[in-house]
Amino acid sequence: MLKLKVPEMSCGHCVSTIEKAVRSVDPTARVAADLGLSTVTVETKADEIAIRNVIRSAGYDNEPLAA
Ligand SMILES: [Cu+2]
Repeated sequence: MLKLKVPEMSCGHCVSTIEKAVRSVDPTARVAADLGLSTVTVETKADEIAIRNVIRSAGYDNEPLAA
């Protein structure tokens, strides 16, 4: 499981953009966003770097957090 800090995620639109980006790498990924904490938790078998890169490409800088 991958937990990311995504500071610029601010609304449901951001969340759906991030979910769509993650699912373009892993269609079976489970994505849970917490807008209050600006965190995204991703359950995936895909590579962490690939997930972080695709979220960044969608416009959201992100940093890994200890899960
Ligand atoms: Cu937004």
